[in-house]
Amino acid sequence: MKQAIENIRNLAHEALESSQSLKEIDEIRVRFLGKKGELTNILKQMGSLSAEERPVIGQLANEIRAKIETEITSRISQLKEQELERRLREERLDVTLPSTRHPLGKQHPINQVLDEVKDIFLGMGFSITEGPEVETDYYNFEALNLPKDHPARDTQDTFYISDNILLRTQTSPVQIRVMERQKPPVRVIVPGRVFRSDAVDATHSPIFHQIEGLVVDKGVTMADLKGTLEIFVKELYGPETVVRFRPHHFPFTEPSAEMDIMCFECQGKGCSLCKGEGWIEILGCGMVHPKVLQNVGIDPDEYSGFAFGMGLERIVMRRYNIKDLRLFYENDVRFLGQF
Ligand code: 2NL
Repeated sequence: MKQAIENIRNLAHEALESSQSLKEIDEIRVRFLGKKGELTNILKQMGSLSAEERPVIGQLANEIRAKIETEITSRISQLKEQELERRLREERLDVTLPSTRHPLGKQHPINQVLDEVKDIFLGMGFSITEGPEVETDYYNFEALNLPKDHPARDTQDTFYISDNILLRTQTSPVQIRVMERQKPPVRVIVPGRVFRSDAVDATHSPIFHQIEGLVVDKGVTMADLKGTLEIFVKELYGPETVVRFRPHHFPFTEPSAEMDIMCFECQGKGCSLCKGEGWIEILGCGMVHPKVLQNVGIDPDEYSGFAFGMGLERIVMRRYNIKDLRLFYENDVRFLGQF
């Protein structure tokens, strides 16, 4: 019996030596140490032994069991180590190889400037609102003091969808909607796409972007308008920026003005950027026309307001001296990558 136990140990040893997988090792464990395994079978025959032999054989069997178990454990870790080494060898990466480059995209210059403008007005307590691009005649024209026969309503410029439905020509209809649903104080800017039936050339596009602003409260004056817009351009173009206001006319404001900044290229002397003017036009503005306030149910004797509007493309073009508007819409990365 002693011989049989020693035999099992040798067989188990050889089997483990030549085993190549965890599955194989498990089979070996079951074959030798399992409930119906060879060692267990031998121990079942212990009853036939003498009282002196029994503890000796019992101890030997336990030792052999422990040895086989140890050998199983070490063979498992050996196999695992071999497997790890194989993977390290076969899956080796050369981390010094230069990688494929994935150049980062950039925000469109129109959106970069839009974000700057938004930040400046948010800092002055304005909120930002957007609204529909398809509008009714009433919101785009009538409510803004542009009656049906007004020359500024020239059908040549407006995309009509039907008699009464059109693509907005400015973002002002959104401010009308804001005033209809919110009583003063109102302090909003409204960025968005606007549409004019223009032929495409270096300075015209049928789709472009505007930002308009509106403030309505008790006691709002032209001084508030000038102060707010002067702070705005000084934040956008730098603290040394010089501004001037020229009288102008818009149907929805009275009085109306256009704001220029002194040319940052030539300091007012006149150059190619400002076309010899010395000044660059930035935006249109004015005190909200009393009729417009009346149209949204705000009493012009109690409240007053100012409004302004600017074209985003033109601001970006002046800032970077871009000569052709079409570049903004062609999405040529050689152009877009420069900003
Ligand atoms: C320009 C001039 C302007 C407004 C827009 C406005 C809106 C309401 C009431 C009164 Cl609801 N005015 N907007 C006022 C003055 C000028 O835009 O040259 N835009 C590109």
